[in-house]
Parts: sequence; structure tokens; C-alpha cells
Amino acid sequence: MKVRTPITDGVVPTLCRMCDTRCAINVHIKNSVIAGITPFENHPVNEGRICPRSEAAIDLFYHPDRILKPLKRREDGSFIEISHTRALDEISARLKHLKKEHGAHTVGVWKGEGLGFYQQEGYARRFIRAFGSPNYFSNDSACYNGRYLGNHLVCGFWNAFPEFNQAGLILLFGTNPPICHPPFTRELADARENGTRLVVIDPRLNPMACYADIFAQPYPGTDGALGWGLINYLIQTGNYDRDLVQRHVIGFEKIAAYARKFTPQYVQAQSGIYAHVVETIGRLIVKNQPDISIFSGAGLEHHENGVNSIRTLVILSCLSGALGRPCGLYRPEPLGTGELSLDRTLPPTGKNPIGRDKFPVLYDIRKECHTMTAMDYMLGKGEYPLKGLIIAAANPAVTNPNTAKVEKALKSLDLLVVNDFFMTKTAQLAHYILPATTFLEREELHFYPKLQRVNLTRCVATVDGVIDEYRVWRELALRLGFGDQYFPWKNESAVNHWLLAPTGLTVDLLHNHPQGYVYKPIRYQKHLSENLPTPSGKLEFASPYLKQLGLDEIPVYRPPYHRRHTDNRFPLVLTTGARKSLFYHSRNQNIPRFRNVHPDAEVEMHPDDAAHLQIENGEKVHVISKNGRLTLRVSIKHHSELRRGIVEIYHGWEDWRVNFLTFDEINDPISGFPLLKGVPVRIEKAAF
Ligand SMILES: Nc1nc2c(c(=O)[nH]1)N[C@H]1C(S)=C(S)[C@@H](COP(=O)(O)OP(=O)(O)OC[C@H]3O[C@@H](n4cnc5c(=O)[nH]c(N)nc54)[C@H](O)[C@@H]3O)O[C@H]1N2
Ligand SMILES: Nc1nc2c(c(=O)[nH]1)N[C@H]1C(S)=C(S)[C@@H](COP(=O)(O)OP(=O)(O)OC[C@H]3O[C@@H](n4cnc5c(=O)[nH]c(N)nc54)[C@H](O)[C@@H]3O)O[C@H]1N2
Ligand code: SF4
Ligand SMILES: [Mo]
Repeated sequence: MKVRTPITDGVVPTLCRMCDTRCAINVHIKNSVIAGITPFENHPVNEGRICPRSEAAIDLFYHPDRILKPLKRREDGSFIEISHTRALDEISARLKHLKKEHGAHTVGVWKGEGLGFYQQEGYARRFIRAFGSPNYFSNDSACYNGRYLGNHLVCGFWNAFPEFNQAGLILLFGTNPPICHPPFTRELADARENGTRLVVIDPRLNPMACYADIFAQPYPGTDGALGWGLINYLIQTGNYDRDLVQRHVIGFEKIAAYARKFTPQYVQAQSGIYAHVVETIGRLIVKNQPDISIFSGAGLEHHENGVNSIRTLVILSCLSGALGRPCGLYRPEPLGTGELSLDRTLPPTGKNPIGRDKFPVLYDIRKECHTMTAMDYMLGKGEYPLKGLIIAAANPAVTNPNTAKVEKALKSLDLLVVNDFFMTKTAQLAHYILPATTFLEREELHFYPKLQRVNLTRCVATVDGVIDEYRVWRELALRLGFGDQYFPWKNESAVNHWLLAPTGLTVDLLHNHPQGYVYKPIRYQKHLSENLPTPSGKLEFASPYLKQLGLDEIPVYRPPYHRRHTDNRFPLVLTTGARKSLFYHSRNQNIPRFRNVHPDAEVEMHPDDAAHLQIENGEKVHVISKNGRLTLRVSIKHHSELRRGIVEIYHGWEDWRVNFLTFDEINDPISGFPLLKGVPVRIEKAAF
């Protein structure tokens, strides 16, 4: 591996991308070797702190298993190294062939969490639009869009992270900040020290719950019932923002009428949370309104009723007066860069984007196709076949639900190209694997909407022969004949100049601001002077848009699948994917010092459930759903750590793929999200 660094010795400030938080770091270079990563002191996101995953960027960069040359699969399934020129020539020839013989729509691209949002996502979207296909897929068929849509449908915007330290009361639903978003934990801790009250709602004891005033464990997928119960409490006690309702809301009467049945007793029957706890939370909201932060995580959106649960909580937040407040729902200003995605300038024509007929809202609002429906199209069960796919920075053979089907579908493709560092389960199925650059090898813009700040990351090193994401798309585009028009910039730096041009900011300016540059001041309470960015210009407690699509006008609560379809064969409920601090989805398992901490997979069980089945801690068991089985070790938790009847398995293991057990056909009708956190299963002792 031949590495070049822009300086031989010194420190380069940039942003970490071992997760999406993007803390500011200093990368130390000694003798042209990346020798260390320390926190950058002066950035408001992490204020001079980093987590242990950050330094693992060095392990990743120099990893002995890293793929450094393009690989081509041979007939016998083995791979041979080929040159970049040959790989790009052959891939583009095959793409051309698919387009000519079957149409551009039979090809798609799939961006994964490894690339996050913004610029790298923009390239993937741009490429496929310019190619002429509507089929852009991403990990966001199971991440983030549920929360985005839930907020967007009510308010027209979403600010992912509020200013927790301004809140009098914080309610966390299905989120685990100490593991998933370490910097926000500091904000939460500061808030606690200043007297902020905290409520944590999670069937599993997550570390934040230890610091909560109230920790309540609902049955998975029943948060909507609690949300409605709290709405009912505010309305019945007359403690809601009447002025807001009069001036800025449509649909209040409808939600007030529907909320009536959600008495504390009814909420208890639905969610398992005691009626007096529901009332206590209601009282806490009343006492602290309008300074209420309500934050929901993947724990809510990974259910087939997720968007409605989230809409319910957004309505609760608005009723409690938190609209426009720093701790609540405020609308960030966009930076206003050039449009990479081409979503507006070159909207797709011709064939239907995959999944739009089933999940019109997902496509309409996010311009995304649906990954689970894509599997059907690959298997010849769609309106047309999907034959070619380029996957960049995703590992769907591990992370998408119903793994057996995902593998079958990916194997059936005429062309599968995977851009990654490692021979992942997905890469193993590819016809071509392109070696990927790490975040240390590119310069890209990053926005922090909450802070209205923008950063430009630095290219800290390059590896001979490995080309960055932008160049991969550009080289393919040039060979396909649309490079000059749509990828005219010679390199990423030229892209950055173009992106920044409409903003009045410059690359140099951002280089000189490693602490981030505040591009616009934050404006709270914007709804007082301008319309909300919804179709009606008001908060849509009832959505005419959803009604017209035949979807729920108000966020009706429907009990989750496992409570609607009780089946004696599958008496336990599996929640999957509660994050581990050192792993990131399927990443970091190949970093030995991390793997030593988590050597193998386990299924977490409540002691009563284990005792009932006469299972002991550490014993091997089969976990069985209607879709498959997984054999792994039991970890018996303490009574308070899990709700009885719930079991939990991490989702990123390459050797124990929990998505063999999950379903791809039980989806949220608005977001299309799969049911990942409420799967009926049974557990059997494994034979010795
Ligand atoms: N270390 C690490 N950090 C990560 C990631 C990672 O893989 N590793 N992944 C990143 C990504 S892409 C994402 S999307 C975020 C996700 O981060 P979060 O949004 O915080 O979500 P999770 O950790 O998946 O789950 C949060 C909690 O939801 C609970 N839960 C499950 N079902 C329900 C339910 O029905 N109701 C309620 N109230 N709670 C429920 C689980 O028990 C779990 O404790 O984390 C990000 N950060
Ligand atoms: N059962 C279950 N399934 C889940 C979840 C769950 O909770 N339960 N969570 C879901 C969620 S929230 C998410 S976000 C998805 C994540 O699903 P994926 O997007 O598939 O995430 P990863 O498994 O991290 O795969 C990322 C891949 O990108 C590679 N990579 C990392 N950085 C880069 C880069 O800079 N360039 C390139 N080219 N490659 C890179 C990594 O090596 C890795 O193989 O999983 C979802 N799946
Ligand atoms: S939380 Fe950790 S991994 Fe994520 S950006 Fe910050 S330092 Fe990096
Ligand atoms: Mo995610």
C-alpha cells in the first residue's frame, strides 16, 4: 500500500466519519504515516471530545484486508485483480448493453450508510438520473426516512437534533444516545445537571434510562398509543397551545375527537405502560411546557406503524408549545448550494420508479425507491426486471430484511458492482468490486443543520491506485457519454467550488474555519412571520395529502403486528439492531481490539423467559421466526434490562445475520419501512 500525504509531518484538522455525527478531529501525520487522531478542541459539535471509534479510522485506513485493486469475479466464483481502466471499461460496456437491450430503468444505484447524506449521496443520485433511470435506492429505505416523513408531514420540515440543553423536559422515545450519538449525550447530561427532567421510553434499558426521572418499557411498536394518551391528557386538562391551534393548525378537531379514547387505562392496555405513569408524564409535560424536547429514534421508525407514531409525537410536541423553540421543532435554513442530485433539473420520465406505486409518499417526498420492492423486481416479479445495480457503501446482504431473499435477488442480477473496502457478504456476490476510499481520502462539504454551520473536510492521505467516489462516477459517466455534461468537474475540489458558488462562501474560507462556518443565523419561531412549508402552510395534524392518497389523514394508532397476530408458535417478540458502541452496522468487526470486546453474537433474554424455557446464560439456542433461524448464545439480562417477552439481537453481524429472521413484506404504508423491531419468534435449545 503506497500512501501519500499532503504534508510529511504535522496536524490536519478535519471531520471524523466513523459515524454520521461528524465530530471535529485532528489527524496527526508523522513521516507521511497517519499516526494518531485526537479531538479538535474548538468545534461546538464535540467540544474537544471523541469516542473510541474515531481512532479506528487508522485501523480502517491501513487494514491488511483492504481491497486496493478492482476485482472481477470469475466463472468459478473466485476473484482476480484487474486494472481500473479495464474494470471501468467493462462495467460501462455492460451498463450500455443493459440500457440498449432492456432500457435505462433496468439499472439502479444503491447508496449505503457508509456515505451518509449530502455530497456523496448527491453523486449517486446524479449518476443514475443522468443515465436515465429513476431507480435510486439507499439504506434510507430502513433509516431516517421514517423520522423525516413523520416530521415533514406535520410541519413541512425536520430538524433532527433539537437543543436539548434548552429544555425543561426531555422525552426520548426509542433512541440510545450514549451509544449512537455520543456528543448529544453530553448535552443531555448538561441539561440534567441544570435540572432538566428526563423521560426514557424503551422496552430495553438503554444507558440513558439510568439517568431518567421516568423509564417506561412499552411493548414494541406501541409508542403511538402513549403519544395519543399524552395528547388526550393535554386536551382534557386544557393545557395545550390554543393560540397555535387557532392560527397555525389544520385538523385539530379531528385529532381531539380521536384522542378521546386514549385514556390512561386504554394506553396501559395497548402499551403495557401503567396508567399512573402515563398521567405522571402528562403532568411533567404540563409543568415544563413549552420547553419540551421530544426526540424519537430508530426504535420507532422500524415498525410498520412507525410514521404514524412519529406524527403523533410531533403533534404532541406542537400542542405542548415547542414549535419554533430551540429545544423543540425549529426550521433550519438551507445553505443553498448547487443541486447535485438533479432531482429538480432532470426529473425521471418513462417507467415507474421502483416502489412508487406501493409507497408513493416515500418517492414523492424523498425521491427514493424502495429497496425491499427492488428485490422483487430483481427476481422478475415487478412491473419490469431490475438487471444491473451499483452499490456504494452498503452491505444489504447483512442489513436489508429477509436475507435469504436479498441474496437470491442480488445473485440473479446480470451486473452487480460493489464499491467497498472489504470483501463483505454483499461484495462476495458482485461481478466487480471497486476499491473504495475512506473519508480520510476525500474533501467534502458537511452541514450541521442544527448549528447552521458548514465544514469542508480535508483529504489527509491518498492511496496509490485507489480512486475516490467522485472519480468512479465521473469515469463511468465519461465512458457512457454523459460525463462532459453532468460530471464536468475534473475532481472533487472543482465540485466543491461549484457547490459553494451560489452561497458566496469559498473553499479557502472553509479551509480556514475548521471549527465550521456559520452560514446563516438561526431563526426560531419562524411560523409567527411566515407560513409553514406544508401544502396548506399550516401544521397538518390532519393531512389532506395523505387522505387523497388513501392513507391515514390523522395518525391513527394501529397495534403492532405482534399484538394483532398472536401465534402460539412464536410467543416472543424480537427487537433487532440496538447499537453496540464499537460496531457500526456491519462495520468494525474486523478490528481485532473491538472484536475482542464483542467476540460473537448473543440473544438478550429476560430472566423469566429464560427460566421458563430452562435456558441458562451462555447456552446455545435457535431463534426461529416464520422466515428463518439463527443459532447463537443466550445472554440473560437483569429483570429491569428488558421487558418480559422481548428478546434482542444486534443486526450487523456478518456471521450471525439476524435479517434471516426479519420480514420484508410487512411495511409501514407511508415510509415503506420494514418491521425490524417487532418480529414474532420462538427460542429452542440447540442440541449439543
Ligand atoms: N455505535 C453505533 N452508533 C450508531 C450506529 C451504529 O451502528 N453503531 N448506527 C447509526 C444509525 S445509521 C442510526 S439510524 C442510529 C440509530 O440510533 P437510535 O435512533 O438511537 O436507535 P437504536 O439504537 O437502533 O435503537 C434505539 C432503542 O430503541 C429501542 N426500541 C426498539 N423498539 C422500540 C419501540 O417500539 N419503542 C421504543 N420506544 N423503543 C424501541 C431499542 O431497545 C433501542 O434501545 O444510530 C447511529 N449511531
Ligand atoms: N435488522 C435490522 N436491520 C437493520 C437495522 C436494524 O436496526 N435492524 N438498521 C438499519 C439502518 S438504521 C441502517 S442505516 C442500515 C445500514 O445499512 P448499510 O448501509 O448496509 O450499512 P453498513 O452495514 O454499515 O454497510 C456500509 C458498507 O460501506 C462500507 N463503507 C464505509 N465507508 C465507506 C466509504 O466511505 N465508501 C465506500 N464506498 N464504502 C464505505 C463499509 O465497509 C460497509 O461494508 O441497516 C439497517 N438494517
Ligand atoms: S461519535 Fe465517534 S465515531 Fe462518531 S464522529 Fe464522533 S468521534 Fe467519530
Ligand atoms: Mo440508520
